[in-house]
Amino acid sequence: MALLPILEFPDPRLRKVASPVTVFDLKLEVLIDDMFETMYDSQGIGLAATQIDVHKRLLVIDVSESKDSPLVFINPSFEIIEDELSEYDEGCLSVPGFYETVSRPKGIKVQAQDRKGEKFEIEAEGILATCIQHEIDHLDGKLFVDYISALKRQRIRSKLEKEHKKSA
Ligand code: GNR
Ligand code: NI
Repeated sequence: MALLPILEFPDPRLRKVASPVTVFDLKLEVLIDDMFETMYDSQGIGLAATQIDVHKRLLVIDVSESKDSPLVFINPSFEIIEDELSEYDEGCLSVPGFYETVSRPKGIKVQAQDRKGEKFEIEAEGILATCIQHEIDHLDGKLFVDYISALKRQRIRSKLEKEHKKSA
């Protein structure tokens, strides 16, 4: 297994739109396992392939307290089933150290494929629904900072750019 480096805002590669996964092979399984290892190591509850510079429609999630409920979503899509909004203080491994409140539809129905390519469907609400929407946004080149004010986003950008210069 391997830990993969995570791209950080404002890296332009986080803006790429990912392409569908078409081949379900051992290489994909290794990538999925490396993504879980990277997500758990970073104490994240989700990770999209875009964040590790792989522009394929693939994401992993584990919102459980005990970190024993891994979920894989390949080529995911969703529809809103409860359009009431729920607010969460969102963070992102690609925007380290910053948290902002984001409103998203409360209940969704998700269609996706599993690691073997089998189609499945689940209904989600609460933090799982929020996390799935946050991850699918990554696959479309979007970040939670796109939902906050331009002023706040610019402040976050400046601070992270400074951090990146220090460590470069
Ligand atoms: O670890 C994460 N926590 C989180 C908290 C609230 C809403 C979304 C998230 S996802 C984030 C991990 C991440 O950056 N996934 O892309
Ligand atoms: Ni994120």
